[in-house]
Amino acid sequence: MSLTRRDFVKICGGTVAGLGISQMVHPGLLMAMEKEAQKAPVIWIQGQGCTGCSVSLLNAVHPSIKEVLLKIISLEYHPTVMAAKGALAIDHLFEVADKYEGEFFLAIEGSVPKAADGKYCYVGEKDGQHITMLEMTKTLGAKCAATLSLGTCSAYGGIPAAWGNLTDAVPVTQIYQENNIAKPVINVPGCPPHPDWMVGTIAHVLLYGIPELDNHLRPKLFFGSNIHDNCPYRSYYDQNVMSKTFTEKKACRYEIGCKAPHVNADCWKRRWNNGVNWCVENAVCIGCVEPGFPDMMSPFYEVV
Ligand code: FSX
Ligand code: SF4
Ligand code: SF4
Repeated sequence: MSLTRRDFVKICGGTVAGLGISQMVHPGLLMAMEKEAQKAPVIWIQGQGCTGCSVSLLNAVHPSIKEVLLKIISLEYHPTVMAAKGALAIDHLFEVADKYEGEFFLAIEGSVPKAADGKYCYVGEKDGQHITMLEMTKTLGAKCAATLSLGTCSAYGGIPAAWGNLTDAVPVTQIYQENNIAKPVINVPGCPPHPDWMVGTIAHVLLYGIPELDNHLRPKLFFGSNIHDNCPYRSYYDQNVMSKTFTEKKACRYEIGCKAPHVNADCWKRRWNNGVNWCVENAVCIGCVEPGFPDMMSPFYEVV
């Protein structure tokens, strides 16, 4: 394992000095960190989502997804990228969960539907019986060291929990609360999350333990600043120079729907697509990292 402090700084795109690393480190996490030379086992499961979170992770640049998989974690199960399928894959998942009970990290993508006993979302079968996402979340949640809720669907309900919500989609934290599962949960929202947010959070957990979280359980490292307060178009907002189009370079996008005054994330400095651009440069911020997205942020292209 060659993950160093320098690697972490590279992932996070800045200095870690003064970032306030939590004193509360779960015993399972400590064990995992001590064993980091053997690579931490990660089980990744998917409920109600679009797989965009996984696709975003695959776009990781520094480090690349190859480095993440070969150097940082041991990805034991991932429905989209694993070669194994069927009984071979499911049996391995449960073997890992038992062998590394209290030590493995559970990455959950997508929300969890509770209606009809969870039957809206089957994630596999064992011994001829379907397994629901609800059941899988409870079983693995009880055994993991800590859970990473990746993406807004998993963290806060997201799109599947939007108005209507016939499946009773809920976030992972709600499933844990209702079933007395007292494992640490770190939310890494975004629809999808930036690859750096996911890789950086995993790296922080392995090197230093759980990062300092805000009151929505997001790492302050990535979600500690308000986009509007730091936006390159902020001087136009202050002068009330408003854009009528997405492409106007010298105006604020507030009146065409920018929700960033209510949004905390570091997109303004991290940017997306390996730094090529970001939402506000080409359109507006739709507030994808906030609880209540998308309903609270709709209509996307109007002031609400
Ligand atoms: Fe949700 Fe993941 Fe949005 Fe999609 O699966 S966070 S719908 S981008 O990608 O869960
Ligand atoms: Fe704020 Fe959005 Fe205007 Fe930037 S474009 S100043 S984030 S309202
Ligand atoms: Fe989400 Fe806004 Fe960041 Fe775009 S700028 S990724 S909509 S939080």
